[in-house]
Amino acid sequence: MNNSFLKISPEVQKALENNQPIVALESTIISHGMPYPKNVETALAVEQIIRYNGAIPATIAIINGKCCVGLSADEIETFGKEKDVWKVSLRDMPYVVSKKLFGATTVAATMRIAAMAGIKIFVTGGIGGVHRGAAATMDISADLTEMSQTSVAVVSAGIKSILDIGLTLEYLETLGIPVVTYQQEIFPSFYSNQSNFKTPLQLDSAKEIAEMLNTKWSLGLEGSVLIANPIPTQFEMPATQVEQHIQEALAAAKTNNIKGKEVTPFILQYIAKHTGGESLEANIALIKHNAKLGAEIAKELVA
Ligand code: PSU
Ligand code: MN
Repeated sequence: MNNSFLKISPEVQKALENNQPIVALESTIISHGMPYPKNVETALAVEQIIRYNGAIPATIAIINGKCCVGLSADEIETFGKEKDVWKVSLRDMPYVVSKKLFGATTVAATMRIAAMAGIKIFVTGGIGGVHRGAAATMDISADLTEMSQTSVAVVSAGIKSILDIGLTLEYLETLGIPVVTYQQEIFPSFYSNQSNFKTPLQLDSAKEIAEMLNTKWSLGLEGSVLIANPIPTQFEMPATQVEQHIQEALAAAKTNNIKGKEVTPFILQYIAKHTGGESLEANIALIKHNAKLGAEIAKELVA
């Protein structure tokens, strides 16, 4: 890796040198996942929670072609406000970097940059996956293939039911990616802590999760582990209500001929708009909840 493309903030650099716990955070969720100003408020609050729980946050984004690890509050504000930020997954990285553009990194691109910097834990809301209807469209997020290659664990609230949860779990199995749910037997589905699927694996403490991560990587098994942290019950949305909004969002995406990388942001925005902000509040609550668990795992990992 040519380090001239990487720009690590002094705080994160120091934490790396001192073997302190660090938690990576993505920027697509800021620029394409939530509306302004809630996106910026949430990104800053999530960083605070990570600090409060004893780890150093490292929000990742591409600024003027540099892969930045650790953003200032002003930089987060810019990403939250700017309308034309690229959504950067792996295939977009060389273009955005060589053109010296601004890019908000998806789970896949964030993982890759975190790995370049030497960070092992990454917290987000939900990952991309196998879309409903993928048997015909082949719309499968590069987040999954990246998780098969890059040794950064991802803490999420499970898989959003805009995706095909069953097919995503199958694909994760094919790619050799362990899926661990925290403290329950049912795999969670983002807005709900339930789904129709049993979790492949369950662990009940941050310590056990860290032990499993260390074991995986010591065995020479490269790649991620998906850690699913169920949304707390008080913030859940009724499954039938969510399903109705998803159906409408998918129909609207079809009518508007939304394709490729626009699909996920379109559906997320549609649902946020049509649930009168309720889904947004659930989204914010679950990310904060994930930040706490991510910090705890990061601490155990360096202990
Ligand atoms: N799912 C969510 N919220 C998000 C995303 C997914 O619930 O913000 C974002 C993440 O950045 C994820 C990306 O990596 O969308 C996946 O996009 P695609 O499906 O185009 O790979
Ligand atoms: Mn896609």
